[in-house]
Amino acid sequence: MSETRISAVTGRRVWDSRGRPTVEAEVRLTGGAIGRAIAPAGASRGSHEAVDLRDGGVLLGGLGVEQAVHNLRDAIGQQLLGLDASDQAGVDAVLIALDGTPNKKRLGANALIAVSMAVLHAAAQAAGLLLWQYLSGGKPVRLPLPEIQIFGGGAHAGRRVDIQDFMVMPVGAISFDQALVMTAEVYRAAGQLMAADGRLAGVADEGGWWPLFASNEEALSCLVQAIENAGYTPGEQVAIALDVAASEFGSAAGYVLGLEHRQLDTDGLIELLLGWIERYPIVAVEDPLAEDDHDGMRRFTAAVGDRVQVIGDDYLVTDARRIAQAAERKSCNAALIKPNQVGTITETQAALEAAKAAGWRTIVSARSGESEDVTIVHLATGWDAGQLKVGSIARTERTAKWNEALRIEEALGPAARFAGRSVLSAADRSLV
Ligand code: 2PG
Ligand code: MG
Repeated sequence: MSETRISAVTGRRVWDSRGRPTVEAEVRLTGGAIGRAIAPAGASRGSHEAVDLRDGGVLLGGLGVEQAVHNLRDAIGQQLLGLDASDQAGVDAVLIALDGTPNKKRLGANALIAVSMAVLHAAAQAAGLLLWQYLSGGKPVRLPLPEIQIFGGGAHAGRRVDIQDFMVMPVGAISFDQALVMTAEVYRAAGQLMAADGRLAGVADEGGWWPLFASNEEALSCLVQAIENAGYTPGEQVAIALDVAASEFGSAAGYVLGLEHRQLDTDGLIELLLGWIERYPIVAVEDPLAEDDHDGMRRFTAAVGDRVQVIGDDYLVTDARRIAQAAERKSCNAALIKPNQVGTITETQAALEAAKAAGWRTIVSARSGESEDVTIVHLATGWDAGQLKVGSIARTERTAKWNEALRIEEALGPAARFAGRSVLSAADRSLV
């Protein structure tokens, strides 16, 4: 036990995949174990997310993290000294109390999630276990079914198209390794289609192709074509998932599709999405309506039933209380789980458990601003979340995560189980 006492905490400014500053925390334990973690950052953020503390002013466009790093080195560091890193809930309770605000605005959720994750890494190392093993507590786990972006859009591509993520789910794969091969083939085929039309213009923030399309639906038909060109049957082997991120282009008062120069009310947007679900092999839709459009979310979820997973991201902000409320309202049937939306590992796990308790499916997710940090892959596997969303299969901050999952699958050897298509069925129950 004395081996796992926190003996030093430090923080530093590092850089994310958009060339913006972010926070890294490092925690050392009495037995010599070290844990390190980097906070990610979102661009399309829910208004109820915990606060990503930035310095403001002119330097670095106001995005500096000097204050957050100072908080780590000073107030947070002092408070954590001597605590037992193997008691994650105890450490996180101290962090939450020290901040003392409902949305982590005093110390910053970026500082808090970095140190909370660093403590977790240090504890796993002290236990002599890989992080996913440590988190699983010996229970059986599955490699998650990935959601992988092929075209980026919305806030991640200068709003070139309104829909934010056009993704694939390789539901026909029997292993994580095969899932990535299938995705890479679709990604390549999509790039070739764009090049053939003179529309290849590099990639968006999460590595998906830049969306030079005339309408949102054109991206969908191009994606189906890419799946076919890669040699797969759309829907059967490779299905489609969307993140509409509707809060970015509207609210319950109305939605504006900038690309198509038209305005829709809640009914209009629901009708548009239901039409796409009829015509394309879509198995998941994230944030179909805006974060304040409870009634729209409820009606959309009722309309699609169990055929499609309706995922709350901005709508739920990884908040166990919001998840329980949404479960009561039946306004979603799946939860996106992003640690920095809430600020500590313990609260992240509580959100995941609230979603599982509601019988929902769960997807651990990266942010659009990422780094080499691979913690979320271990969370998705160790907690048996079933699904993982990381962005595309290009750009190193994305492939760092996919490659880590490959290592985990290899380490599990014949015992490795891939969540696969079954995880999308409402009847699926996690193994834990
Ligand atoms: C999302 C995420 C990741 P951001 O909306 O799901 O794609 O984007 O990190 O910008 O919120
Ligand atoms: Mg989202």
